[in-house]
Amino acid sequence: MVLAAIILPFVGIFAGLAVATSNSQLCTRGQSVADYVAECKNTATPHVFQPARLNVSKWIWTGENPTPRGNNIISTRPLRKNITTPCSKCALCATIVVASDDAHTFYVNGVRIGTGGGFKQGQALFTALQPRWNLFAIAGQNTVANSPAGVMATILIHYSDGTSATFITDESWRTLRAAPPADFQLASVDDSSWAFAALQGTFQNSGWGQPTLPPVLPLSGSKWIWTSSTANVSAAVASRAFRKTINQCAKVAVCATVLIFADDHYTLYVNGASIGTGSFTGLTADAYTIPNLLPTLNTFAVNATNDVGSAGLIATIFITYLDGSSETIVTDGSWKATKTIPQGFELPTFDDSDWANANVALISLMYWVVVPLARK
Ligand SMILES: *[C@@H]1O[C@H](CO)[C@@H](O)[C@H](O)[C@H]1NC(C)=O
Ligand SMILES: *[C@@H]1O[C@H](CO)[C@@H](O)[C@H](O)[C@H]1NC(C)=O
Ligand SMILES: *[C@@H]1O[C@H](CO)[C@@H](O)[C@H](O)[C@H]1NC(C)=O
Ligand SMILES: *[C@@H]1O[C@H](CO)[C@@H](O)[C@H](O)[C@H]1NC(C)=O
Ligand SMILES: [Ca+2]
Ligand SMILES: [Ca+2]
Repeated sequence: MVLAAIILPFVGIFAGLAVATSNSQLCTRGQSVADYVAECKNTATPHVFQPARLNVSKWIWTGENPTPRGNNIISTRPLRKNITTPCSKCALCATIVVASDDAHTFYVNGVRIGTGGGFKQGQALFTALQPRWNLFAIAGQNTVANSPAGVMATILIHYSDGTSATFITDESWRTLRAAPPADFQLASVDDSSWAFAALQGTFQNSGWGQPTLPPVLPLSGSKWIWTSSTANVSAAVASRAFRKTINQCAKVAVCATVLIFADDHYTLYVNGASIGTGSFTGLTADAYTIPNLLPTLNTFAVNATNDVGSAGLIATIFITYLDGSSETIVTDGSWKATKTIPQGFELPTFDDSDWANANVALISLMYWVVVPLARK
């Protein structure tokens, strides 16, 4: 009920799309979501992941204690900012990094997209956005009596023309020196009479130290896959193809973040387009932003090659949907795999129904997958 109210403005903009959800044809419609808004042609293309950097951001709180980073009572406080899109652009999705003393719950357009805490390392969040404006709301929590309190976030907004812009928590955010009112995260709540947030310190200069960037996505839930169960020990020196098709008609996919790594190298394709290649050499996984998912049917394909010894492919794919929800796809035994790579294997129309399921192998060398947010 609450969710429906929140996404209403967005659904309004996407009226044609909302009507079409009852039409099964939507499941195979070959357009990116932004194309449904006449003035929002999506020309954004997949690219190497760009981190949202906390080093440009500021710590904010309510100013109940006028001394920056002074002690505060145990409390939960609301912080809000409506970020409007420049006239010539349409917002697609955002990469967010947030740190807090001591904890936070982060909402975008009324939908809770993450909960976390701590000032030593940020939390990475991803969300689809509305084209014209987006309401970012944080419930900040100070959980220790007489201790400093603060929230720091950087929001990297991706536009449909392929550009992006960085926004931060600063003194333009609205707050209350009181517990968040009911449904404070909803656009229907008017914050125009709220106070402005008070600066508690900058990234470079505060008593908190400098929060580090987290991994882009976790790989801990993902399995190493290949075409044989002993690939973790040794495998043929050869290329193998893998596919994962995500097809659902209930929601509209907008953007994906992909984290991928292979022993020894890979080429990643999304909906038939070559996205990038990477190899074992760097000992770090590669990350990509896919800002042009199809609404309901998306095909991820990989050509992975073993040069010597063991072989494996591991990936995590985070998909953001128009309604504010998200989904994590991991490499596992549900991926399709083949030893001989047919022509056109990467295309969405390719029929992989006679491929076997991938084998899952245990690979103990997890140090391969050191994944700083800033790396390719
Ligand atoms: C933030 O960090 C990046 C990467 O280390 C650096 O290129 C950039 O200059 C830094 N910006 C500021 C304001 O310190
Ligand atoms: C955000 O700003 C836009 C543009 O001024 C406005 O149309 C919209 O109603 C605002 N939303 C909220 C929740 O304040
Ligand atoms: C798979 O990758 C290997 C190694 O890069 C390459 O030689 C081969 O042509 C690729 N196969 C296809 C079908 O793309
Ligand atoms: C390879 O995987 C098997 C089970 O799939 C496991 O028993 C074995 O310890 C693994 N070997 C290495 C070197 O990780
Ligand atoms: Ca605290
Ligand atoms: Ca190898």
